[in-house]
Amino acid sequence: MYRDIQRQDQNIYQLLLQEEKRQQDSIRLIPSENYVSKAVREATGSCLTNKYSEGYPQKRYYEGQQITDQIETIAIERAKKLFGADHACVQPYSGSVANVAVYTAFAEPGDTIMGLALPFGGHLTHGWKVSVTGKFFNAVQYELDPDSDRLDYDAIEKMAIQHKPKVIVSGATAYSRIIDFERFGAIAKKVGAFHFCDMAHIAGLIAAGAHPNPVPYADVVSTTTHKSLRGPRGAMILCKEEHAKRVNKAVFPGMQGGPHMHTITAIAVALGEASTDSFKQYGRQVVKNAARLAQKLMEFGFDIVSGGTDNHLILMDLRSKGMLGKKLAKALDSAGIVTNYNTIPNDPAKPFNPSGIRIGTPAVTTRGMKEEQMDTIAELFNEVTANVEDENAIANAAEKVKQLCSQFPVPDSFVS
Ligand code: DSN
Repeated sequence: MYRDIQRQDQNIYQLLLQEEKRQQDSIRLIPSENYVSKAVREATGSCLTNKYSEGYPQKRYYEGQQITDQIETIAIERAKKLFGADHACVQPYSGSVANVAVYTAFAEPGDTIMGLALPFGGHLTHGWKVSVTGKFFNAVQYELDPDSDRLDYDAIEKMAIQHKPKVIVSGATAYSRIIDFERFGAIAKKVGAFHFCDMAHIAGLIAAGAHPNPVPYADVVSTTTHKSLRGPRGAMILCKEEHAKRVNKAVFPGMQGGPHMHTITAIAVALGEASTDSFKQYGRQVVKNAARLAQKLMEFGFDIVSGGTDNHLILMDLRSKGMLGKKLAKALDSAGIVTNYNTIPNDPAKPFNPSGIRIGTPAVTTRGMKEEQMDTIAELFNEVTANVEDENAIANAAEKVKQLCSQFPVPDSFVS
């Protein structure tokens, strides 16, 4: 692979090689990242990048759609089947764009929307004030229960009754517990709101049957396609049939022009993969690995927000280690363990240098790592944390990281 780039553009070629190597030689624990298959990468780089297809299958504004219509229809049908949805729109360019499209489909500017506040694990597009979703809508934000660091459904219901939002958002980017989508659906119904679930982080777990599916309980569901779902960078919106037209219209022409057909092709391929038994095994192993990693980290004295995890993600509170997230994340990165620093609930520190670190197990699970390797990762984590200022200790940990990675090669790397 990359032969033509090598001939044509040495700068980019060298950087691609370095990035392939970085991904091979590091333990990638950012919970929203993964490794896609060669088939997904081939589809992403296919001739479909050359095609414009404004509109939807059988209703386009450009000719030459003999193939694109078939590909997009396959992606739609696979998405519907995998998640049990009436309708799927596979055109959103990204999760953020999908989410904004959902609000514009179900609310008017100035209407009240209600989602989990970003410092408590919500996404920017769940109504946080610096996002367009917090500026164009009247966003009210729920938080986690201060004692359990879990969603407090009674408090959410109370807030919904008080504010009567048009849209209630369930879903998160830094929440490690099972989300009760049925309860969210009931709350939305009670106050006459639409229930919008953003399942981006856990879509792969849902496809694998390792987390409850929001589709039966939500009017509309968005997801990115590249996190635990292990597809290309893109997004989809699923909804009940009665909302199909408004969702499609909100995406095109509401938010976007021409869909990225190469991405849609790769989404179709990824959804095919996600319906296999081996994907189900991967999804279940992601959860088992996260549980084991959390347990081992707690044995090393790390504080885990909410005391553990039910999904792919672990949020660590570093205050008991007397350290802020950025410092540890940078030391870990030097050792080849890639994480992201993150706010914790009621974080006393600033968001750019918060008290937490967020980790997850999708990428290491894709490499074939299991519980035994989670123990090793926890040990390495602990080693780096105890020696953040010690370059020799970090170099020593980096060697062990490389050794571990070499035993679990990236399944479909383009470079060996
Ligand atoms: N940036 C993503 C994440 O890392 O969770 C959310 O979109």
